[in-house]
Amino acid sequence: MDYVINTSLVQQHNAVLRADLEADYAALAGTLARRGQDIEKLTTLAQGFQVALPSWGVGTGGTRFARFPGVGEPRNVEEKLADCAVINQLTGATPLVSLHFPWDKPSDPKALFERAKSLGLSFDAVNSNTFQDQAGQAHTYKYGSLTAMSAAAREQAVQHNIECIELGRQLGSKGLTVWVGDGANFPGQSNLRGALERYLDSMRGIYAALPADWLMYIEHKLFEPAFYATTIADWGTSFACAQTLGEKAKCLVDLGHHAPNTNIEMIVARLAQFGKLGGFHFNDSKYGDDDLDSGSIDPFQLFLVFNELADAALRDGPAFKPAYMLDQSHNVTDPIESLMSSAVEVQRAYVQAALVDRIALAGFQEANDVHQAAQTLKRAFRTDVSPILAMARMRSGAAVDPVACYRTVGYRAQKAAERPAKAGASGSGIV
Ligand code: PSV
Ligand code: MN
Ligand code: MN
Repeated sequence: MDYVINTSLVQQHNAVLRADLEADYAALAGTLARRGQDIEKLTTLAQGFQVALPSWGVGTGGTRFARFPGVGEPRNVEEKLADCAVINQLTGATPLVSLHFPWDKPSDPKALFERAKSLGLSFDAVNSNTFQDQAGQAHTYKYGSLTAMSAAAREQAVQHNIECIELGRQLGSKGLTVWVGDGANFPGQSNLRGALERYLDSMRGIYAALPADWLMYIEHKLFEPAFYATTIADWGTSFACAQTLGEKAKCLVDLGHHAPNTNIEMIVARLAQFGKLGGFHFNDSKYGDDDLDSGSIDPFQLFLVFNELADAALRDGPAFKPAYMLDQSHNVTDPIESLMSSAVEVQRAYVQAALVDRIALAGFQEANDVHQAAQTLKRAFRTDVSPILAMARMRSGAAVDPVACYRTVGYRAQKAAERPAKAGASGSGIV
């Protein structure tokens, strides 16, 4: 395998931190043992955790006002893969990459597949893009894509999705994520029911092209770019569409795609209960689709989402395996550092949720002991599982402190020299 960062540098970094980590780990093992929990089981669990990286997240994002590119940004899909490989090498938690077409369209899919493999990466769900016009495109998406009044624009959008499936198939992907910005900016602009009928009609055409072992993820979003009515605005619409389309259609929950204060963990519980929870785009937000680093604003919400996932996994067994992916935009941080920290935060919530004493919790719920039920969750959430995560990384050959290691090896400075700036390198705008 081609390691992007010299493995001996990672080992040197770990050697320096090893003694402190072992002391912290032993202390936490003692605390957990008094609670009847085995730290080794939790460490194994952490080692098995994976969250996919968004190819578009390794470049600096932007807002609707400006983009301030960083140095050494990846200029093509191969360079994006190299950055993703660094994140995976140092966190040990991100061996999957989610591509976005046409931004990441490879000239030679087989070569890209081989390159990813040599870097220890494989491809998660592929994403279509009908929220932007592309150069040379015959029909505009200005007034919608899968829901457009123009039958030709709808057909073009359907064909693009089918092309994404074909590319994904060659890359070993097993899923297609469909997010459309379609909707209306003004009351009266569009017939609300008619738009959804056209959406379903278009989606049936895409669904029919899905290979047998693929899933289609329907991603809802409350608003933006449509500011009055978005066609797939909420989980209810997403759920109804997934039910209508069939078994292979599932709902994808992007944490940022809800009104502030929405109880997202309850949405997760509902979708899991009815077998339609397909996966996640993790990020954090304060106001809207802010795409901030996972766990940076409301880590308790992230924990509560994983608490529902742990409950669903217990009820449904191994058949329950939603896809985990990050979907973030990094405007003022180094994208590699943000993605590494975010992967660790999502992994942290996963391990904290595994700490919840579910038998005690069920007992408190049964007895209507509200205070102790709430405290049972808080106790797990307050537990600092950092030594477990660091130990999992060290045992997997990743870095005890991924960001510190990344800074020490000077990857960004090296790339700044190798990759002179090129406008629009991230492939992502305000979405
Ligand atoms: C839309 O806001 C979104 O969350 C969808 O997942 C897109 O594919 C992604 O952002 C692109 O930036
Ligand atoms: Mn998303
Ligand atoms: Mn989004």
